[in-house]
Amino acid sequence: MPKNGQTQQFNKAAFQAAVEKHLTTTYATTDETASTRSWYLAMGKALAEISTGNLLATEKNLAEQKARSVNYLSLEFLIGRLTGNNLISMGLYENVAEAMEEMGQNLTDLLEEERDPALGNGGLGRLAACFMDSLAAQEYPAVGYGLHYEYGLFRQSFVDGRQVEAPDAWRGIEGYPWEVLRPELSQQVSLYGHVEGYTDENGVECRRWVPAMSVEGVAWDLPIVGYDNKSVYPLRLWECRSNAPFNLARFNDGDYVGAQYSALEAGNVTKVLYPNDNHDQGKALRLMQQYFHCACSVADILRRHEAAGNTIESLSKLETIQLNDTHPTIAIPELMRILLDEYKLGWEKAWEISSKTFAYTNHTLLPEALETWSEALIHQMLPRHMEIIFEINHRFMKQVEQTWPSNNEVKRKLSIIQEGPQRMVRMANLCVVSTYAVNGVAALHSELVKRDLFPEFNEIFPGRLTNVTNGVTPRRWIKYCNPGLSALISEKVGNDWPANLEKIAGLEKFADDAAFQKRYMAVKKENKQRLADWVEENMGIELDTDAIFDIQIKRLHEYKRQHLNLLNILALYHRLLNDPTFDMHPRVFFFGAKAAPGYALAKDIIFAINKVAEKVNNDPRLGGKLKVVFIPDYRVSLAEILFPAADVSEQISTAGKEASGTGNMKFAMNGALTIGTMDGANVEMREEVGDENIFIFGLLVDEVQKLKQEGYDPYRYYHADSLLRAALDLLETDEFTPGNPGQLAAIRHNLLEGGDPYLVLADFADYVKTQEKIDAEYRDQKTWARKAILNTALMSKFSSDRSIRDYANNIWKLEPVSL
Ligand code: HBZ
Repeated sequence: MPKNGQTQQFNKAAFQAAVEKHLTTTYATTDETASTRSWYLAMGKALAEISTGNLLATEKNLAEQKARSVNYLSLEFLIGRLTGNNLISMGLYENVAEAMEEMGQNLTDLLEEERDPALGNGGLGRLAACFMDSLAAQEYPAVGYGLHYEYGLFRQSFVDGRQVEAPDAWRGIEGYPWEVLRPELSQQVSLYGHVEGYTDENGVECRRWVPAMSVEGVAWDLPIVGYDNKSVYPLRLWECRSNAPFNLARFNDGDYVGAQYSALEAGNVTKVLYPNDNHDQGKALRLMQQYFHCACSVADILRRHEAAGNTIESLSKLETIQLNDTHPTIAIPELMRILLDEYKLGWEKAWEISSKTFAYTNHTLLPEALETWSEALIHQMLPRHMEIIFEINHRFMKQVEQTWPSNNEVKRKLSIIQEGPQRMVRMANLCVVSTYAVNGVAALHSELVKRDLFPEFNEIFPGRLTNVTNGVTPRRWIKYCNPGLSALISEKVGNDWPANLEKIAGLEKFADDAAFQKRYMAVKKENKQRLADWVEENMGIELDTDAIFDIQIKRLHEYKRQHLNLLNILALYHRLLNDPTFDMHPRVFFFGAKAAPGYALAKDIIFAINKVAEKVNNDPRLGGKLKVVFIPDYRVSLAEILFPAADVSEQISTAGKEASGTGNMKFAMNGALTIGTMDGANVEMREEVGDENIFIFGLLVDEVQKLKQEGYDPYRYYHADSLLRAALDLLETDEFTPGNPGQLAAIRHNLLEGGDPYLVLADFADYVKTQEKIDAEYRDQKTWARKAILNTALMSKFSSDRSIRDYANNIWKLEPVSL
């Protein structure tokens, strides 16, 4: 039971009265007629009243104390359902369960009514959510700034094995009970127009933006409740509304309908989350989203700063702004514009403040994911910002000239402006030049950022490029999603581990304790049963929980290599049918993944896995040894069932491509053993658990680079390995698509004729061998249990509390402030 939380303030009768009041006055129903959904909504509203009070108290306290804060700017916050998690953080889970039971309602059923706010694509958005949780848990003053998308990430279903997308209206018609509108925080955001010069009253030449239109930004706050403390921080999401009729020129010209029409368009800015991960699409509406987000957020940061009685000169002392990837980069020229054109600070002073305020996190090395925007587009939408970007670049180029005199090659490489048929602005370069710290998200990734992506930047700005290894919140990813394991951990190491994950190392000494092993594996079995029940109920597939549960859940992307996993499945299928000496422990291969709607090969891989699943799940010749389950509409609430149920965690990206991964950490904490490459945070997980307790395979980063340099030939592997050949050739037959041969051939074609850009074939043999080793080791349940326990025990480094302390101590220089 949390000691400092809000338990002591809980008044059951008052809470029940609040629920009753919301049932009748907010949702217009009665306790006799209300649906489960209305009960959930009314309960959510009653809880939100408590957290909103604490949100305002936290805000007031931080302003009075003039506390230094971090502003976490992200286009995505994949928070997942809030009700269960907030109940745990508030220390009210049992109290509210009891209060609702007395009202005839079962809390577990009520919690199932909540839809996931899917305001993110994958790892980057989920990281932002874990970071907000850890900031609040440790009371590091923070505001999260994001967008209030009307539609979150699309909902996925399968029709004849193919992905179909549907809109995700996450708030439902009733609205989301936890969000609270902050009408006093609205902002006006300007767009388009031109820049003019003028001479001010002191005779100084100045520049100013004369915008052509504006839209309104409305703030919605979601409460991020601190675990075991009273602090509540806002996740402030901006919704774009049109200022109707905002197009004054057209309105005055009598084009009333036209003006209204454009007003409708402005309402589109925050309509929908772009569904791409690790791919830059370069659409104008996306740039507008980014600027809208940044303009509202920067204005709100300045408002808070000044409302607390601080001067603009002290901005970087009291506020720091963390950019979650380059998506909010336009905040940099926006702050510069305000400091130059509105505060009239002069370039040197403005630059000093701005460049001491911003820091940037890089999440990818993939070239197709590095954002660039055409100069023409920025010039049209944000003309003054484009001028400022040119000026930043001009001054930076002078610095480059001093460091590398007359070296045009280096200039071309480092310039914020990429020359070519159309000039492009490189957002990552703008970030590195304009911030005081740049971090990668795992040790290996950060080394590659320095060595391969930005070597010259590392020279010209020594010390600026650093590492903060990612982490995940143990509150959601152990305590909430795995109550069985949590109880076992608390029994052995005490119950303060969710706030102090170092404590979990106390489990290490029980790794060889036979009685503990039994109980630990019994919990795993229960969790596997929970997943099996879900699969049976929702997909009609029956599963055996004695089988190895092998799970790969993450976005569908070639570099993550779901198709390597598929090839191994095909190889197992081939061997079960053709090699009488072959035996394997029964295994269920689970997948969960959404493909970006425009990513054809990713969608082909989903289709192929579904078709293979259909066949193997119903083929009596396999004796039930091989099952394949593709969970539709993978999302946070399903992740909460999947992670605790895994025996094997698939982390099999091409070395050097997965910046960190965070699912890898959630699996290991919950006692799954990793099969993985030496990529991202897998490397550091191996350091923590030891080589015996993780299954590492495949080429290393340097071997990948060398093989590519020498000229990689996928056919060499195809011809040399008969099992690989059998697996690949199955894709050309109609084995899985009866009567329609060739429906799965695109994958084979990509791997052979397409050059296999992610070296799937090169890693195949070692992957198969390592999977065989897992098969053999699983049969020795004692040794397996020992390894699983050690994985849980040795994961404390990967708490996002540690990540946030690293940011606070090494980058932000933040101190906790308790309420
Ligand atoms: O960020 C992921 C990395 O791939 C993963 O390795 C890392 O663990 C995680 C957190 O650091 N990156 C993403 O999830 N990226 C995106 O989702 C994305 C979204 C929109 C874009 C580009 C990338 O335009």
